[in-house]
Amino acid sequence: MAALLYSLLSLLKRPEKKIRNNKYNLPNPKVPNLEIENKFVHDKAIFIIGDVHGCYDELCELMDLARSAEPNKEILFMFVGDIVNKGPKSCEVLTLIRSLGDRAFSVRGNHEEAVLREILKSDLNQEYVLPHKYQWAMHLSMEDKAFLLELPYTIYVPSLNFIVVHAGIIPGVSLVEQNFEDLVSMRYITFEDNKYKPSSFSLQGSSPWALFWAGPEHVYFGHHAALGLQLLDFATGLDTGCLYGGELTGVFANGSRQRLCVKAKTMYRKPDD
Ligand SMILES: [Mn+2]
Repeated sequence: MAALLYSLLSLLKRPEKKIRNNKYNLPNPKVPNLEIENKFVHDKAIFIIGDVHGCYDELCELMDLARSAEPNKEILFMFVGDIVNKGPKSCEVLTLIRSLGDRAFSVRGNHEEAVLREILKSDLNQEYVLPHKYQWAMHLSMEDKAFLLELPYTIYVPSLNFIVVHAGIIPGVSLVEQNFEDLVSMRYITFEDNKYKPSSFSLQGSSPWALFWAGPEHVYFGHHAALGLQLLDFATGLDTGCLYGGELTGVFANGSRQRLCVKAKTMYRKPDD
């Protein structure tokens, strides 16, 4: 009897949840898919900012612009990831965002993952020399590293019906079932054999992923500087290539829905770099 009961119970057991690994086998954040309740956002203006890549001066300017556009409201800043790396002042950007505490949220981008991989390598091996482009990370505190490690892959705000992600989302797949690597790396989708196949680069027959996204949530994302600002009914691509001498762009996700941008001080990197 006990054996029968046991086998019935095991039939009822839910299948093991798929383990989702990221590209570099980094430890997963405790909360990969962050959901923000209405009580944290209802009285605030939400301003979502594109890929910063260490462009600290432009970030300060854009945040000031946002504050003057909504002088009577507290602003909650959100970032689409790739806040650091490649650009001039990654440490300063990280310090600024962390100093805002719960008035700033970011998802992780492929560049946060790349620098985390380097940090973990050098923490494990004292002999390891960080490649030149990651040497800024030598000066990060334990708290900075913990902050980077805990960045979620997605942020969902049900009361305002939007999602923030670095690269993109596969339509028809719930947020908790998405592949971590796709969330930080996809730019295109090919629809083949009744399936969406994501890719970082354009392939024959592929289209920018956001063209396939039909809501109902609005998705704010970055990662695609070459395409620049993408304004679709259910998706907004905010990477306007500040790093490459373009602009840093942000948009209010509620209230005025105003879009603001700041011109880059210089071309920090060549586009094919
Ligand atoms: Mn990116």
